[in-house]
Amino acid sequence: MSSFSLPELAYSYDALEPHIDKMTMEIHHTKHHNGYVTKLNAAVDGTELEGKTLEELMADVSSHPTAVRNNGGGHFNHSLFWSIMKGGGSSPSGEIADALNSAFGSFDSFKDDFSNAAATRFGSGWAWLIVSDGSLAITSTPNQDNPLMDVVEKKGTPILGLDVWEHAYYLKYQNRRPEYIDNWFNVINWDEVANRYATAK
Ligand code: MN3
Repeated sequence: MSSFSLPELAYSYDALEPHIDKMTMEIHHTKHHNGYVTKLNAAVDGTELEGKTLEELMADVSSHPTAVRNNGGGHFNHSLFWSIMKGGGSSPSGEIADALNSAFGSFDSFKDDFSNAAATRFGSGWAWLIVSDGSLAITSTPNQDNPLMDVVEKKGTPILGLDVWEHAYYLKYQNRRPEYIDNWFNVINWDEVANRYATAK
């Protein structure tokens, strides 16, 4: 019995067109994410880690095999990523909009700072909006690390994440990561981010 399974998407592979293309979504979900799930199960099943939640594994990931860090992170990060996107996107409103304005001055200023974190992450990794000690902050991590892990500089609860591995954008955008980042803002599901914020703050 495998501990973890690949989550279904709440939308079709072409739902995020034209900003994120169907083929990228299909390969990203069925090959990349599925690969992290398969390798994570291989790393934990039959060991003392079997039955632990992802959050539990992340909290003391430095004491686990590297395969748990890479593939547990990969599974957590992609599960979050799919959930915070939807076709047509949305705009932040209510409490999360107020919190963004309060932390960053304005939504445009938040977008600039987040985009800069995503664009300047060297090589493969992620940009994050986190709740840390009750406040919003922007961070980025290499590879499949995330702010729940005990190995990162700044810990927190991620409520929005952007995958800047080349596999997330290369088919459509090639080397133009900033263009991918800019277009991704059109498919953010701010209702889901608001829900995560309400739970984490
Ligand atoms: Mn990815």
